[in-house]
Amino acid sequence: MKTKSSLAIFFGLAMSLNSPLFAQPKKANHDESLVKMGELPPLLKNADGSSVKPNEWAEHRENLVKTLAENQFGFSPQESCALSFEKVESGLMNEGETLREQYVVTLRTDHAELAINLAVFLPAKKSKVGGFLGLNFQGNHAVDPDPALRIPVSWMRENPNAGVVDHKATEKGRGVERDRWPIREINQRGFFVATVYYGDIDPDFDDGFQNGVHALFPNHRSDDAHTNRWGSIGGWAWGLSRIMDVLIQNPAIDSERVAVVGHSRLGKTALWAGATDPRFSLVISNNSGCGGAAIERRNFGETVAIINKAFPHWFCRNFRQFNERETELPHDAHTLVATIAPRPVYISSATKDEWADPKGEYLSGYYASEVYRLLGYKGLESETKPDPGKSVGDRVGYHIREGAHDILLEDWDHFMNFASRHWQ
Ligand code: GTR
Repeated sequence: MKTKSSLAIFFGLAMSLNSPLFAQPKKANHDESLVKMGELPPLLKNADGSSVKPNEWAEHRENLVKTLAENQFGFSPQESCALSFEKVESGLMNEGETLREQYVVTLRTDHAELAINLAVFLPAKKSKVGGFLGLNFQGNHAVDPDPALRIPVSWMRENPNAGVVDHKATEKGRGVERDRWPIREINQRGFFVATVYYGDIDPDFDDGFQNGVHALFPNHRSDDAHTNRWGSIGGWAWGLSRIMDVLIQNPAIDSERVAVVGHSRLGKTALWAGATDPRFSLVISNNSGCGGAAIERRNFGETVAIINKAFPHWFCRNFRQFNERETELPHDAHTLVATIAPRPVYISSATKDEWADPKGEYLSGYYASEVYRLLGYKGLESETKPDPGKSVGDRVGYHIREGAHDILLEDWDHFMNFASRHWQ
């Protein structure tokens, strides 16, 4: 066999380094006057150019989910996985107002076994309640200072954006995320909260998918030859569905009223979990930004190129083709939001969270509302986002909170109002 000349190799390498897959991402734009969004891909067009009719939505939705899997999130494995769970602890907290239940959920394939810790907080004096399932960033023991909450044994980072695995969680982390998880207030309004540390499902670093849920399916690893397979966000979303398998068996929970909620990267995850698992009857994305609710074509704040460089393990490899080529994406964030239809979907932003592009987050809900209208509902009807603190919309809801990138009681109050309205 003839080998390539070194010149050909040099040019080949230079060409590929020049390609958008390897180029240094351009700096983020924060100037609204420079935004050129252009046209968004249509949400309601059939392949033959005709318009999707209401009775065709269910099938069309499936196709949109496939487009999103192929080009952004990757497909999850189809192989089966055994699931079992055990209640390992329960007790009262919040002066008897909250019933705490802790489970170990075990996933098993021929290749590996994975233990995931689930904490459920129920209003102690109510039964068959609806509520919220969301992943947490720092361990179940971080969501509340309650001493009974179990500390994760999977790895943890001091700073979730740092590249290194820092430590195993310790007592020091107890309650550090309590402001993000107002459990007592949520229970007082009659809802449950269920949470899992996201690192239990898949540790958040680029290790070639050796650990977490990826180890359960070694024949379904994302690599150069398999560019449409799941990344970590796909893994976290799939994990949320496995937790849903458990929650629907809990007699205290109304399985028809389980919302999936998430903040930031976990907001992207909540949207994808909602898109792929219709058992989530309501979906909430908080400050999810690029790769979540923010329209990619706006190129405002974080971009596809920036996110793929910083977090190469979050999406499927095909997503990298759209680095600095957002206009070539066959979908955009409004597609992701629309796949939740006809279920209620809520998007929230924060005024100081420019990185996540609040206007782009609003607009995905606004454009997705076209689908809700087709199905006989109202979504976000104004092209302009509301003033801070005000919640707007009907089946698609939105608010922007004054302040920084975070998820706080003020946000939860809006989520709970939205859920009450739709779950009546
Ligand atoms: C940032 C990332 C965002 C967002 C955030 C988070 O570094 O650029 O897309 O997901 O992390 O999850 O906290």
